[in-house]
Amino acid sequence: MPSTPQIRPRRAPSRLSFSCACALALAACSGDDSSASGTQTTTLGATTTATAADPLTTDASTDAGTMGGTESTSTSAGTATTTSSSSTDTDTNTGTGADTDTDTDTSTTDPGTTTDEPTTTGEPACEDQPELCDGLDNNCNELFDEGCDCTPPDLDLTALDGYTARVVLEVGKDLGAYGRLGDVERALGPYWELPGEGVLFTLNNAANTAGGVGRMDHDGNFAGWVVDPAAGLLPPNPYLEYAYGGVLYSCTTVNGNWIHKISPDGQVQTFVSHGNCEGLIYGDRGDGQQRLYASNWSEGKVYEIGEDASRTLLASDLFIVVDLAIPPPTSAFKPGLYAINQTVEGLHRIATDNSVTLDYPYSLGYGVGEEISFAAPKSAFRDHFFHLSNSQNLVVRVAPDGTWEPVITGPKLQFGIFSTGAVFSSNGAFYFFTNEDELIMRLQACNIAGQ
Ligand SMILES: [Ca+2]
Ligand SMILES: [Ca+2]
Ligand SMILES: [Ca+2]
Repeated sequence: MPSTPQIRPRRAPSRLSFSCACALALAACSGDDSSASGTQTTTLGATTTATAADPLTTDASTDAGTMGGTESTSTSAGTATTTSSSSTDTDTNTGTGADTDTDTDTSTTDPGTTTDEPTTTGEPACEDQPELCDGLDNNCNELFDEGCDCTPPDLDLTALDGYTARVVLEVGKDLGAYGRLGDVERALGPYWELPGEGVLFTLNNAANTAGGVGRMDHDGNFAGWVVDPAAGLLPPNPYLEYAYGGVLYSCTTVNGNWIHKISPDGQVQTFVSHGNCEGLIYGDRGDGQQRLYASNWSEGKVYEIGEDASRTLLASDLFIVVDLAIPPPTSAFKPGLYAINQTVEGLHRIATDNSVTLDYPYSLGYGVGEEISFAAPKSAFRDHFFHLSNSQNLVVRVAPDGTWEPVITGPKLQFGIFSTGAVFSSNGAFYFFTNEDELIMRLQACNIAGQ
């Protein structure tokens, strides 16, 4: 195979021979834009980081904004400060929001908005901002991350135009003899001692009898353990999620019957008895409350996990739930808790009244190792959810109307059967791993045109 030709067509299923054409189902969701704009505009006034505006925000995404600010490179910081409106913003999330995948958000930089702001004083126009490699259109020219690294993807992967992917950490070479990777998550707040943010990953000991939590920077440089796998404190394959109070929680697929709380100094304590978990997500599923949700794959059930360690059944008959995700509040996706199943092809949505519908009945691969993450609507990753398809060696993105396209593909995308994980980080990149080769990878935008 020649390496790297890029997949051009936006919807090119045929070329890659996927079984099903775009799935549909959701006539209802078509009005993409509308929802997105709704809330935001008002607040985002001048700019910035904002977003916090999204009340619901689960996503800390928002924070992303904030965090980004902190980050060394970013100028966004500048912006942020200026804005007065931001008052609201900033904080909200940080505490709680630590969470989740969706984050890079930032809706923030909404071009439209920016300009309008009447009151703004000497604030530089968006067009005068420098472009950063962060998955956002910082200078409002409808190009995302122009001038950033566009070298072809590693591992002979084929990428959609405007994206590239590379290996940032090789477990065997960089860390030594370990077992499987289990998840990736943002490293922030007290869980990240350096400026900006990094990435957390979970890794088993060589015998796969216990898991640990490591830190690395955005480029994959190892920065020590939060929990050393050698300590035997966590079961194998931990899944991570920031939840109540910005504390890191974990659950596990096998050989463990607890959701744990992990403190920044590496202490691990049992929180709720809950085993066979393969999806752990914190956020607002549409009811205005930030809560933690966990699946039990063997029961085909999804539970709400309260801050008081209560455990409430929300949905059953889901046929082995292998991941959970919640769309950002500004997304065109309907609110709800989304669950991907092993034995049904596609994605169910659990609405706020707990009714369950198969909203996305696509055939893009399903099985134990599947994983879904919602991107921030106004990032280079667009208002889509990303699906790591272990069964088809693909990273696919699916739009609110159900159309989809592969973002990267190649034989080396073997995510792993028992554990897959992915996260959108504050540097605008999507981190995931290929467990068969023990590689942590980063999917990033490069000079992609507007949405
Ligand atoms: Ca730009
Ligand atoms: Ca950018
Ligand atoms: Ca997570």
